[in-house]
Amino acid sequence: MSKPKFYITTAIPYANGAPHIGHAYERIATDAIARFKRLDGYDVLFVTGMDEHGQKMQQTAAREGITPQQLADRTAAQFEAMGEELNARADDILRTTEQRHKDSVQEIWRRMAANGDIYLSKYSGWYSVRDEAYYGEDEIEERDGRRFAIKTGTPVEWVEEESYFFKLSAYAPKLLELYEKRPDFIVPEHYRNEIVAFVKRGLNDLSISRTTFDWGVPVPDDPKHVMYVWVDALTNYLSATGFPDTHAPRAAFWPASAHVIGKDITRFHAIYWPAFLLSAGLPVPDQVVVHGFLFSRGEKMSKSVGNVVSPAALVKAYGVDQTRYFFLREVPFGQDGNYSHEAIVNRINADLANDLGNLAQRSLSMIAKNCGGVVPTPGAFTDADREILAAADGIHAEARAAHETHSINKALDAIWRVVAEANRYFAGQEPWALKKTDPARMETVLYVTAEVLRIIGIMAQPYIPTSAASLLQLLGIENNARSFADLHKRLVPGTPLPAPAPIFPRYVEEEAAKA
Ligand code: ME8
Repeated sequence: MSKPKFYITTAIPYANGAPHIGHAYERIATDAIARFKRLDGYDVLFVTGMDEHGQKMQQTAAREGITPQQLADRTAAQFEAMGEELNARADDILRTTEQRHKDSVQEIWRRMAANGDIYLSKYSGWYSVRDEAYYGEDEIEERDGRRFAIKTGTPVEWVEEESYFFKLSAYAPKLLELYEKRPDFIVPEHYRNEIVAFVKRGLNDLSISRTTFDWGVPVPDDPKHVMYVWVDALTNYLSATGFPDTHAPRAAFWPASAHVIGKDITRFHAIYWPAFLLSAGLPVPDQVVVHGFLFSRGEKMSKSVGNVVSPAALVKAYGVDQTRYFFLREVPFGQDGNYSHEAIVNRINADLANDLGNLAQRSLSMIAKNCGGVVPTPGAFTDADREILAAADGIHAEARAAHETHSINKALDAIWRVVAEANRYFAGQEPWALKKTDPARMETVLYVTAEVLRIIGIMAQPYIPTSAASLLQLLGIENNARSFADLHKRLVPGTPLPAPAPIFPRYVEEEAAKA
């Protein structure tokens, strides 16, 4: 039987700035979900991309004396490097300046037009170039004779232009029906409630083209218009599957299973995007998964506050798995989170270096020294052995349930609860004392510990892939025996093991200061 398909995406970052921690967080979380599904037997397509059009790109490039394409190329390279640094490479990077995307977005436009949902009119309103959004009279404020968007504080200007419109207003009932029929279309629930309330108030038609700049995809049959950024940007998810070619190798991945996005772009994904798709006669995605914002010690990250930490700097300071672990464990998925040096160091030293790292190091060294460097041979299991093995065997179901709602932190809680139990087990059984009094029992305790570590190693792979692989390698587990389907296969006594080596270094302040 062929594997079930799972298509997951990140938002496509604006190409007018370098990657920041918010981008890194989104990529890590999406990568962890993709890896989990892959290990759980799905045929996964994981796509990210770059949002490369729009007036802001043109303006930034002009300021720097380069072309918008050069700016896009430079930023795309930075984001590609970020994916490598975070060990969160996607299967594809869809750039909106690529021909395959232009073809796709022009086709969706044609289909929306053929359905009678696009008309030409005039647009006027308060426009923020920085937000690439129009604001209503009640959404702006006046200060020192200038006007600003209240929500974002960015300057707005009065703009009047000929524009194509999408009949979004007509889609409110269909959207409400969608949210009703599929209660988990937008998760977590509080974001869904916001969207439902918003749509219930009624929707305005949407301006979807511009004539005031030309860095965009031309409107079919009227090239003095370029598409307004959101038609262009959102369609990337479809373009990556080869749309409109229904025979493209990835065509069967549409509709997407999950669009992972930050909370500031929920409206676009939960309202505009399904409306465009309904209009074009295409299936809507299964789910919009909304994550919160990350703040440095509670402050919004911004260049002016001076607390922008690049993802590369974090990885260099703490390590890649450490950075991944911190964000995934510390931030309840869907909520905002904070990060600080102290919080990161506490987390990684306590959970990784002490709890998991020490347990692995101590048990594997004992096996190397006292069991001839092979998987020990267990005798009959005691209740204590059975209990810890049962706890480890229970992780998969719990993590799977947590992943159903994308509660990644809960999946990690489940794993680390067993790490803590395994530490209590190991300390309570005192294998070092058994060495003299009951070597056979020592072998059983070491076997059970190693087996629990194997399960922990397999289950930890989505979150800390490199360290989990090191642990599994130390336990003699081949690459082809590391999926969730292999969880039930117990360690085979007598299997030769490599020499033990530490997996997680402790973060030591002095060393960091010297570096
Ligand atoms: O919004 N914490 O691009 P973008 C967590 N091009 N996530 C954050 C964040 C933070 N501090 N700041 C931003 C765009 N994000 C559009 C997307 S999709 C068709 C088009 C998230 O570079 C943000 O919510 O501003 C979004 O999901 C992603 O980073 C890219 O943001």
